[in-house]
Amino acid sequence: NFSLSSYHTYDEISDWMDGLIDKCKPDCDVFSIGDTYEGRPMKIIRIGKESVRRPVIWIDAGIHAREWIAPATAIYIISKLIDPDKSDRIARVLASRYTWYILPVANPDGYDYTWTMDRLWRKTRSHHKYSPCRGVDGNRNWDFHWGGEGTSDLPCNEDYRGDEPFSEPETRNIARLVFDEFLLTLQGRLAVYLSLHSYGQYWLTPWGYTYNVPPDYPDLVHLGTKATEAMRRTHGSRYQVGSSARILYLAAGGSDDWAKGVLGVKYSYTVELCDTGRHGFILPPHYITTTGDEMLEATRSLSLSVLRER
Ligand code: 0X9
Ligand code: ZN
Repeated sequence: NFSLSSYHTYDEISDWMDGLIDKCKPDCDVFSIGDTYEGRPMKIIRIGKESVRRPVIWIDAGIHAREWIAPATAIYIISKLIDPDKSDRIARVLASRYTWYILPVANPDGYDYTWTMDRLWRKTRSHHKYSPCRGVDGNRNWDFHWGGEGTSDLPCNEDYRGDEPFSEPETRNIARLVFDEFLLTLQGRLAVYLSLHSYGQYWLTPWGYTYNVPPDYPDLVHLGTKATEAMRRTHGSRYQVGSSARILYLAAGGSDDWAKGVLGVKYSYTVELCDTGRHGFILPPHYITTTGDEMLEATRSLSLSVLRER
């Protein structure tokens, strides 16, 4: 039996996801969006009917391998969406109004490496031609202002951007799926794009590549503030809302910037989950359910706000 209050290996997560298919068909599906550098299938779940009219909410987590609370939170959200608590009427509404795509482990090679070799590994695990160092920062590898501020061209650095945009199969697989599923066929369906990270308790909006903010920044901050207020009401955690560059640092080539800048998704966010530094990446497992509850409430708030706007 799969516990929602402990961390799991990639194999365990992958098997658990396969097991969901029977439980949730026909209104959901689990499939691979392609293989990682080391050949692991990247498993994603779709929850909700596939229909041209339905807006889509995208959630990915774990592009940075060591940020374990992010996959655990995505898993928590998946389980509550497909099997809502008896009293949870709104979870049912959310699953019936939206189509959800949730990719709980966006960097399976790196994630596996954090379980076996180095708990604090961040990047992918690809080899480089002229360096013995391995891996690319999956959140500097996207094809929007790629190579800008806050990225490195040195393979040994933690924020190595890769040789070219989408050099990594992992980011390429995600971008291809998002393009195929939502853009070519269904313009404008993608209503919300969320990337889960840790840590720091920040609700970040684009841009990461510049200190400038997008024209609809007030709307992004408004819904972000409502979402983080919902989190605070849930278990008391405080999150800071604002643009990545302004409240964290400049970092180009992130997935959130790409979703907004290339796909035109209005509500594109990166969420830095618990905590604020006491445990950092090595967050004890008892935080999983509280962080999961909070993020579920944030997602609920956000998706209801967006529905109202549509
Ligand atoms: O640096 C990152 O990629 C994220 N922080 S983390 O500590 N999880 O590594 C923040 C990314 C914010 N978004 C952009 N800079 N585009
Ligand atoms: Zn991260």
